[in-house]
Amino acid sequence: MTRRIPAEPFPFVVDTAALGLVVIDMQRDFLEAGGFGSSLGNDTRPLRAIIPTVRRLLDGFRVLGRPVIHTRECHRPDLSDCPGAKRSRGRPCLRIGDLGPLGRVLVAGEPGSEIVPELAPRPGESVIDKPGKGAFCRTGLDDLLRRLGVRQLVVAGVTTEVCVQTTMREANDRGYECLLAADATASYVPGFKTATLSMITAQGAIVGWTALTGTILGALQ
Ligand code: C5J
Repeated sequence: MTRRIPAEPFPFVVDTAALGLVVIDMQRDFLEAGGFGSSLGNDTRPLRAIIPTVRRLLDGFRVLGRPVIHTRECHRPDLSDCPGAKRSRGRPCLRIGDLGPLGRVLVAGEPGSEIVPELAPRPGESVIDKPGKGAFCRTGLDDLLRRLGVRQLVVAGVTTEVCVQTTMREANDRGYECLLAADATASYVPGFKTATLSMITAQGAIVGWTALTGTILGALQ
C-alpha cells in the first residue's frame, strides 16, 4: 500500500510493504553520565529527552508489524575492530576499552553498550553491532534489509550529525530512501542537529527527508 507522508523538502511516498525502522545507538554509553558521550565532555540531557518520542515511533512500528532494527556502536573486547585512530581521537577522560562506571567503554557485552531499558529491543527485532559510525560499515545490515524486503527507512536515534547522518548517507548510496524522524533524533550540540536536518533535505532531498514522529505515524495508520 502506498502512503504519502508530509515531509521536508517534499512528501515522502512510501510503500508500506517495503518500510522499516532503524533506531541508531540509543545506548547507555551515549545517554548516561559516565558513558562514552559524557567522557568526551558532553551533556547527555538532549539525548535523553528524545527517549519518549523514540518509544512512540518504536511502538507505532510494532503495531504496524513492520521490521524494527536497532544498532549499537561497540567493539570486540580485544578491540581488534577499533582503529587506533578512533581510540586515540579527542581528549576523553576515558578511552574506548577503558573501564568506567558503565563497564568498559563502547565494548560489546558491557552495561554501557546496552540500549536504554525504555527502548530495549523486543523478541524478533534485529540488533546490529557496528564498529563504525555508519551502520552499513562492516556489518550485515544491507543483507538483512534485502532479506526483509526493506527499501525505505524511517531513521531515529543519536547523534544526528554523526552516526545518524553517516548511516543515512551510506543508505542513500546503496539505493535506500530515508526519512529522518526529526523529533526522534538528537545531538549533544543542538546547533549541529539543526544544521544536519538542513543538509539532509537540501538540494531536493540529497540525503533524504525529515518529518515529525506524529506526522509519520499519522500517515501510516
Ligand atoms: C558518536 C554516535 N557520536 N552514535 N556516535 O560518536 O553518533
